[in-house]
Amino acid sequence: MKTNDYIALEDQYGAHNYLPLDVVIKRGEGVWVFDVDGNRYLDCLSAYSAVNQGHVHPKILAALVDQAQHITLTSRAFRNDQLPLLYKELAELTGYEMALPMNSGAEAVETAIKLARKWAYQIKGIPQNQAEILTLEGNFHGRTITIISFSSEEAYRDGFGPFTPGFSTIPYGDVAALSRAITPNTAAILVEPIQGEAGVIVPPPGYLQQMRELCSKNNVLMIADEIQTGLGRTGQLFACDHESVRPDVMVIGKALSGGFYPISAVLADRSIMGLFQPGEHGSTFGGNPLGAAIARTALKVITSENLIQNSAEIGEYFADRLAEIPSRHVKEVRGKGLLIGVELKPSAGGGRRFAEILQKNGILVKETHGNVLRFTPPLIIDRETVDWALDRIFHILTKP
Ligand code: IF1
Repeated sequence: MKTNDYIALEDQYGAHNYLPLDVVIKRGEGVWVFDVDGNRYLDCLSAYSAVNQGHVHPKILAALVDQAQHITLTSRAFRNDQLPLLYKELAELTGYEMALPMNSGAEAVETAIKLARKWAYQIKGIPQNQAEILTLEGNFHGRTITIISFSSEEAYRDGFGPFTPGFSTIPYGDVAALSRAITPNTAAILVEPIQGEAGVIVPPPGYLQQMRELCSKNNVLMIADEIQTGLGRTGQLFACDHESVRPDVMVIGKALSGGFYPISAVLADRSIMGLFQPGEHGSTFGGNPLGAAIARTALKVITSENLIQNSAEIGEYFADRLAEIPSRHVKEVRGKGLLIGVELKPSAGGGRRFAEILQKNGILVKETHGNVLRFTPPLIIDRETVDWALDRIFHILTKP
C-alpha cells in the first residue's frame, strides 16, 4: 500500500479530529522517520516532546521488551517490582518526595487539580466547593471537559459545555494581574513555564520567580505543567529551573516514556501528596510495571546521554542560526533549548503552507496557532544534522 491508500482508509474509517500532514510514517530511528514510500524526514516535532530521547531508543526498547515478557499490568490492587524503583528514581532526580503515576498528561493535570482542591479544603481551610484555581490565557493542559473548561481557545471549548466551575483565567506573563486575581479562596495557579501550544510563549524574565513569591506569600500552590517543557526540552531538567523556581506540584509526562508508552506523573512533597488516602484516586493502568520499567530507562537515558546539556547547546545554536536567516516571512524566533518557535508574519500565508513545503524538503514540523512553526527535534540531535536542516530551512524561508 502507498501513502494515498492509507490516507483513504483513515479518511473513511477514522474520526476527523485531526488534519495531519499527508505523510504516512512506517519507521523511526533517532531523529529520523521514514514513510511508507521510503522517504526520510527529520522529525522536528518529536511527538510534541514525547520523543526527547529519539525514536525507538534501543535501551528503552530493550526495557520494554524485557518487562513485557515478565508482567505488564497488575492493577494497583496488588504491588509490582518496578513502580517502587521508579518512585525512588524520580525522587532522586527531581527532589520531590513523592509521585503519583498516571497515563496521559491530561490525567496527570486532572490529578494535580484534585490534589490542589483537597489541599485547599484540608490544609488552607477554604470553604468546601469554593476553591479557585487560576489559569493563564493561552494555556494548553489537555482535552478533558474540566481542562477545556479553562481553555481560552474557542475551538477547544466550542460545543462541549457545560463547563467545570472553579477556574479563572488571567493574562500570561502579567504579575500584577496575578497579584490582583489572588483571593482568600485561591487554591493554586496552574502554569506552563513556557506555553507550547500558544506558540512557544516565553514569559518575561523573572515572571516565574515573582509567581513563586506571590504563591508563597499568599499560601497558594504553584502547579507547573512541564509535560511538554520538562525532562530536558528547554535545556534544563525543568523549564522552572531557568529561574531556580521550585513549584509545589510538578506535572510531567510525554518524554517520561521516551514515546514508547503513555505514562505521566504528579510530583510533590509529602505535606501535599500525603493528602491522598487509599481509594480516593487512581486508574487501571496508572503505575503499571511496564510503564514504570520504560520510564525508569527513559529517565536514565536523559541523564546518561547528557540530553539536557545537548538541548541547551544545540538549541542555542539552532535558534541563533534561525534568527540570522534574512527572511521577509519571519517575525520572531523564540524559545529555550530545543523548544524553538519561529513566528511568521501574517503576510507569510500561514504556518501550514511552510510545513508542507518543509515536508517536501524532508523536514516535519507542526505549526501552532496558525503562524508559529515549532522546531522541537529529539534532544539527541547533533550540530551536523541541524546544519543539514538549516540549509533547507534557509532556502525555504528566503524564497518570496
Ligand atoms: C493534542 C497541543 C502540544 C501539553 C501540556 C498537558 C498535555 C499536553 C503542556 C496533555 C499535550 C499535546 C496533545 C496533542 C497535541 C499536543 C499539543 F497542540 F495539543 F497543545 F504539545 F502543544 N500539558 N499536548 O502539551 O497531555 O493528555 O495529550 O497526554 O491533543 O492534539 P496528553
